[in-house]
Amino acid sequence: MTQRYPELFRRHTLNPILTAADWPYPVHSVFNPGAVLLPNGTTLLLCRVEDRTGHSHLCAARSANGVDGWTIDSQPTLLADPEHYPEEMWGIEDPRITFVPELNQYAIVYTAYTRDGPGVALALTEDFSHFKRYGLIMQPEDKDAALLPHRIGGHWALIHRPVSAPVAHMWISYSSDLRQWGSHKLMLQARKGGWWDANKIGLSSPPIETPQGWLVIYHGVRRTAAGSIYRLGLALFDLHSPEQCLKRSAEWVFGPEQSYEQHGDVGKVVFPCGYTIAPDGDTLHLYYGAADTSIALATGSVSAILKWLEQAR
Ligand code: BMA
Repeated sequence: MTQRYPELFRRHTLNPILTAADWPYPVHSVFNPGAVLLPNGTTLLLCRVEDRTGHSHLCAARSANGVDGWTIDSQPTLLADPEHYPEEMWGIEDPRITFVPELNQYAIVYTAYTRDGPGVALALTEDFSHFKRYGLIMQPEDKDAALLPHRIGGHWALIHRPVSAPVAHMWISYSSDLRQWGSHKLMLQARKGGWWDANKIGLSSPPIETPQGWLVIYHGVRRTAAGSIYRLGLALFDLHSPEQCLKRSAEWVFGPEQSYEQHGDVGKVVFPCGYTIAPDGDTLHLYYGAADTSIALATGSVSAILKWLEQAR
């Protein structure tokens, strides 16, 4: 019998589930969506949309089953506002959404494309049509950020990925008011040398809170002579001290294999920014950008992923 790698994330047969052709207004590409399951069971994707200026904005798409039948906002849902927030001068990208019960709001942490490169910005919303902007909360160069859903030891916690060239690791920082951030701690380091996740890693979707710890799906960037390859790995962090890594997979668990992941504006990229968990508490819908061109879906089981990670080398 041929031994194969386990399939922890199963691609949906309808992939890619959303493309620029589905949009109600002219756009060039749609990718890297944040995701949330609304209380009425609707899946909302907040998609990164790039137009022909080359700049991105965010647009909401809603579906009853999270797979098809999407209703897409007829206009951009959240546009860069460079007049009030000059740091958004070249657009906004890659939203990660966290529902925060204490605030009864969704926290959208996104990339603001500043004159000096990407920075981390925050907005809160109840309904994905009105937004309270906090502006830039981490200066450039920093991105791949998400807020944890509740305070840890009395403080809000933000995972993010500052760059100190040529390396980029994942960090976590703490705040009492969501504006001033400190107590910065290194959370997960890029590996070195020939590893699939050497030199540059970053958070993918927001962490998944499980009894065993925060389950983190992260991306590793392998630089090759033919360009970069973006793949996904897994790590588990302590619930009470999320900078403490309990387990990390040696192998990547998902990478660009299908033609819609291999070919596009930026080939060989799978880039999730969000997930939903079905009412069974276990079925994971992972939404990812494919080749910076379209949006795809892979499903998995949180318990199976945790079991695999526990036994992984
Ligand atoms: C990263 C981000 C993502 C993008 C990826 C591949 O640095 O900019 O938005 O999907 O590169 O181009």
